[in-house]
Amino acid sequence: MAIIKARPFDFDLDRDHVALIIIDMQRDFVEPGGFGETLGNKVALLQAIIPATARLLAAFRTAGLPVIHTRECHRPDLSDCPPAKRDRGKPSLRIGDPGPMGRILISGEPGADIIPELYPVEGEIVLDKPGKGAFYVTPLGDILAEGKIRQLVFAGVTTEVCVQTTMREANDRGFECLLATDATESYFPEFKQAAIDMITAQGAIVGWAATVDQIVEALDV
Ligand code: TIU
Repeated sequence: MAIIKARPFDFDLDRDHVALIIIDMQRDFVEPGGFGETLGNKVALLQAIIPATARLLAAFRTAGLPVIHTRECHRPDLSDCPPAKRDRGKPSLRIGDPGPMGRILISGEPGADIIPELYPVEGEIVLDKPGKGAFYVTPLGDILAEGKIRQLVFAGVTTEVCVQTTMREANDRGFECLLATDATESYFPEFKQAAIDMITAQGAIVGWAATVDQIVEALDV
């Protein structure tokens, strides 16, 4: 066990049962012309977390610990995209429509892929998910059970949407969840702060929060 001085209290990192999960660091959310921008957001804000996220990823790789990447995207025939989801956003550019990085948020298109700076390497799990939460209609629960994972370190975007949704799903399934505060971002800085506060309030009601430096130090790589 390694102790991380996390919020709201120490997190006992268990190297034998921990995995890093990087949520949706896809071109569609981080680069201009993708899904994030079609929703009216300024994507530049999200690019600031790339170096810290890359450091966290490198530390997990060096430590030989499991890494999971998720991608929010849909099948080309949109059979897994509820109209209620597709109908929101810019009417001129919705999920499945052609954009500068291929069809918006569609599996296999350039925009749906992970950004090059954080690109998965062999042996890492890449999980496509149609929802905001990574457990919903995916094999994530089985993958974690098989790997005897009991703790999840979270990074990625956006803090209050896919990251927080997945943390809540994981918390309800009995995982201890730690959010890397400088490896996650929102299009709305005040929502990021509120999400961290909500997660850690009431004695870590959803989970813990710590910086990348604190987590990397505990990994001792
Ligand atoms: N719009 C927004 O903030 N987020 C998403 O739509 N998906 C994720 O958070 N990945």
